[in-house]
Amino acid sequence: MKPKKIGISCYPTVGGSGVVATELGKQLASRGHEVHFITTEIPFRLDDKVYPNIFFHEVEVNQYAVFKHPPHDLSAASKLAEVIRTHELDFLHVHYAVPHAVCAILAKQMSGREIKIMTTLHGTDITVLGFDPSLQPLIRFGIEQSDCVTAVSHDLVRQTKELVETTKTIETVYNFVDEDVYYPKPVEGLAAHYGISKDERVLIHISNFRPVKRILDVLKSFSLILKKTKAKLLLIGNGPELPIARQYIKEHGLEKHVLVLGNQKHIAELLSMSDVMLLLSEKESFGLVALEAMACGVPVVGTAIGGIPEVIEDGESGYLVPVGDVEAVADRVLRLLQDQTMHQRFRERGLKRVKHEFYSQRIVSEYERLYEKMLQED
Ligand code: GMT
Repeated sequence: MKPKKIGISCYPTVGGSGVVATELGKQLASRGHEVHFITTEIPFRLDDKVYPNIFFHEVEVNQYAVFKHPPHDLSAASKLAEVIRTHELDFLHVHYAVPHAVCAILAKQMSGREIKIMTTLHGTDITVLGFDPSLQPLIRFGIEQSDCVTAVSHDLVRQTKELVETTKTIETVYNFVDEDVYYPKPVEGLAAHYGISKDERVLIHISNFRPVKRILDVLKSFSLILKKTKAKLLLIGNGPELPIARQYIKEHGLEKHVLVLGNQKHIAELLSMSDVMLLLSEKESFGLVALEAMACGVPVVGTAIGGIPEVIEDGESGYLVPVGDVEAVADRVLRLLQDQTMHQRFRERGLKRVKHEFYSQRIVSEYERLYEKMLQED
C-alpha cells in the first residue's frame, strides 16, 4: 500500500483498545505511513522512544464552570477537523463507535473534506453501552455512517448486529501483540525478588478490575487451588473492584499468598515468571491479555464467553470454563500445574497459535487491505 496520512483516535490510557490502536499506529508508521494520533493524552505505549513519522495532537477538554460535564466529544471533533484540514489526512481510523466514530463523522462535516472513516469496535462500546436503549441509536449511527467497520472477534460482530440492530457489513480483524515485546523472557531470579519460593507455582490475573472481570471468582478459585498446592497469585492492574479484592484477601487470610502489584509496565516479564493466567470475565470481546499470556508461553484458563473461545482453544492452548464455575477453574489449573508434560504441550501450542493466527504483520496487512478497499469505494 502506498504511504498514506492516517488519523487515529482512541482512548489512550491503559486498556486493550488503546494498546491495539497504538501498536497498530506504530506498525503502520514502520511501513512508511504518516500517523497522527488525536487523543486526550499521549498513548502510553508511545512514550518509549522517538517515532519520526508519528505525530500527536492533544484534544484539550475545557472545564468551564457553567458546563456540568466537560464537552470532550465536541473538543475531540474540533481537533479531528483541524488535523484533517491542516495535515490533509487521507482517512481516519477511530476506535469505539461511541464516542470516536460519532466525533469523526462530525469532524468530517466540519472539515468540508470527503475523508473516509474506518471504525473498529472493541466491545465495551457495544456490549456495555449497547444495552442502554438511549445510546443504541447513536451507536448505530456511528457504525452506519462509517465507511468501513471492523470488530475484534466474530462474536463481537454477532453481538453488535443483534444489540444495535444493524445490517452494516462488519469485518472481523483479530488483535495482535508486538512479538518483540511479548515472548518468553529469561526471568531467572525474578520470582525470588517477589518472595516466591521455588516450590510455589505462580498464577496471574491482569485487568482493569471492573465488575465484568469478576475478580472475586479469581480469588475464590485461587483459594481452592491453594488447598491442593503451594502457589502465589499476582494481581496486576487497578480499578473499581480492587478494594473489594483487598477486603476478600484480608477476610480469607490470603495476604501472604496474593501479591497486589497495581499497574505495571513490564508485563511480559511478569507473565514469563507465571505458570497459568486466569481470565474469568463475564464479558470480553477478545481478551488481549490472554493473547499476551500465550505469547509469553503461559496457558490461560478463561471463561467460555464473548471472543475468548476464538483466542483460547479448549484443551489445547488453555481451558474454557463456564462463568462463575470456580470449581472448574481450580480443576483445570490443577491439571496444568500437576502435569508438567501437559503444561509444556499447552505452552508450545499457544506460542504456535500466536505466531500463526495472531501474527502482527498479518493483522496489519489485513487492516491495510481494508484501508485500500475503503479508499477505492465511492
Ligand atoms: O476490557 C476492558 O475493560 C478494556 C476494553 C477497552 O476498550 O480497552 O477492552 C476491550 O477491548 C480489548 C481490545 O480489543 C479487548 O481485548 C477486550 O476484550 C475488550 N473488553 C471487553 O470486551 C470487556
